[in-house]
Amino acid sequence: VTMAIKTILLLSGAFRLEGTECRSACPSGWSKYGSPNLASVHSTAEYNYIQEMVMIQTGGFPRAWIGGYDLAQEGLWLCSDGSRFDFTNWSKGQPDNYQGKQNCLYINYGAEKRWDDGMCSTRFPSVCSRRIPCLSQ
Ligand SMILES: [Ca+2]
Repeated sequence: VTMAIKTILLLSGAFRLEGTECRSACPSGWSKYGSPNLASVHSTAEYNYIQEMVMIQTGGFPRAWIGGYDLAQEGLWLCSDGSRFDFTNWSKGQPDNYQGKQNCLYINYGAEKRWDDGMCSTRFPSVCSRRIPCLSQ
């Protein structure tokens, strides 16, 4: 899980996402170390790692925001940290953009604990990440 080791993950409190201003969902103190953001997920290994971190923090598998959205164009998903949206783990039938209002991405949906698009104004915990400069060489 080498990519995931480059980031510190933190499950912050329950936040609603304000548009693409995902950074506001991460602790303000983190900005001095670079740019914190909602975690992006690029592989099954990274997703498993994030789920494990969330489980350690909470003792379960609560729904939680990660860094993906399709606010600019419906169906065009982007990572809030600017990396490529090159991996998905949608639940069956998702993303469904229910009532035309679901433009943010959360994890641990359904029995299989996969991904769903949800209303950005919903309050879930946020999985934040930032790079660790010394270990990313
Ligand atoms: Ca949905």
